Amino acid sequence: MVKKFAFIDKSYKPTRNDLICLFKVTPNNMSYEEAVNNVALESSVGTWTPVSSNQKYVNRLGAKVFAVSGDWAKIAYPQELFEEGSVSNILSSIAGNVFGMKAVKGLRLEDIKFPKKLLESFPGPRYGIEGYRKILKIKDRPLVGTIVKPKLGLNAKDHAKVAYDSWIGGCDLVKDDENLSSQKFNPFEKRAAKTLEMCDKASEETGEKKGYLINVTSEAMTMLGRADIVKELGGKFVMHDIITAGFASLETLRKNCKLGIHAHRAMHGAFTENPDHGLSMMCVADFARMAGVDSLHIGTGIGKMKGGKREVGEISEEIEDRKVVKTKHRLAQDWAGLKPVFSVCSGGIYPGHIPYLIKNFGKDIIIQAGGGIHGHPNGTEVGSTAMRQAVDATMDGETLEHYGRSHKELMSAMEFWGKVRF
Ligand code: CAP
Ligand code: MG
Repeated sequence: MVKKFAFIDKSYKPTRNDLICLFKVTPNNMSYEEAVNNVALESSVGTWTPVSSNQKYVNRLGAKVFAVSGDWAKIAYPQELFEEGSVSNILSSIAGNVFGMKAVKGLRLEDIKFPKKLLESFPGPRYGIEGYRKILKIKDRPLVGTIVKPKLGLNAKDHAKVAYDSWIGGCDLVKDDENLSSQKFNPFEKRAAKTLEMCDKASEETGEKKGYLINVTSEAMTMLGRADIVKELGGKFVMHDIITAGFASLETLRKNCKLGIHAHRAMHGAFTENPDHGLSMMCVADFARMAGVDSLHIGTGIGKMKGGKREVGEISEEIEDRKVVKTKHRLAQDWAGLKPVFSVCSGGIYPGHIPYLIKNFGKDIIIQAGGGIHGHPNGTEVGSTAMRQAVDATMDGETLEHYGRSHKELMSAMEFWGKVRF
């Protein structure tokens, strides 16, 4: 006789070879048990009816719902279910059909705990925090970055000039915006050549190492060609839109390109925002660390984008720490040998936000501002200087108000944006 809910086993104790998922399940016109059983079967070896083609040896690969608390369920998956080193393959099981099943009104995958062997089949970051600091020769302060604005429309020459002014003013990093790739108004090759030339010039003139995070996102072969161009021109970093391009594309880039990878998460909000449905940013961050990004946008808790302080803080720990402890909706994780990823705080940031960002997320962050630099009333170069001054003041334990009295760039930024509230 087939057990009624064969994928539920509350007496099961997960082993160190299991992948664990934390799901919030909202059943659709059925009992919680039936809904969660459906989730476990569809995301592992089952379908809506028993099949005559089943074999006994397949049964041991079935997922097991082993803990339920309120709407939340933990499901264990034996790691043999998954292809090693493939984010897409894991997602197609645990975050695949299940989100569209009639059995659930809502289904939220909040966090995943990976077993060591599966985790170590992924490369993780090539550089991570330490590697970026080494390339840029910056020991113990947050990195200051900007996004060239306007986000689209500038030609390659003007783009490079905005980048140059940003570096000269004090930025360490300049990046492309997520939707700039190789449009007719600013073709990739031309932009790469001109902007990297300006990057070298600014490095020489300031005596500081500068970096350009150029967006190579495209179909795989073109993307790799672009990464090669960057390398030939002496660039040290590329940027990738990990959600719109996809994790397989990211894995291709990590495998074939030895440059630092800056990961933009544009489009994540389409599936991370609803607390009752979709995939959390925590899960995205897990896969990004495994696939090997070196820096990742995680939010700010304060700027123009959604994402509260607690959530952003927890994601930052998740991608930086060796051992991540369990919280209410986060599972513990030992990251073994996978390097820490640099957290990127961006979106509506201006110098007045710096003390908050450093206080809450520490010095191992990349602080990025587009509008908050190029929108300065005295222009990009002064805007960059104001941002660097805000970082220096905060690292020296001084208030921006006090520091601003002897640093006019910062003072004018504070006066200009002082009343901004998001
Ligand atoms: C920031 C930004 C980033 C956002 C994305 C933008 O510009 O370039 O793409 O930070 O959000 O276009 O909005 P501003 P997140 O500094 O001008 O706001 O980092 O949360 O993924
Ligand atoms: Mg952007």
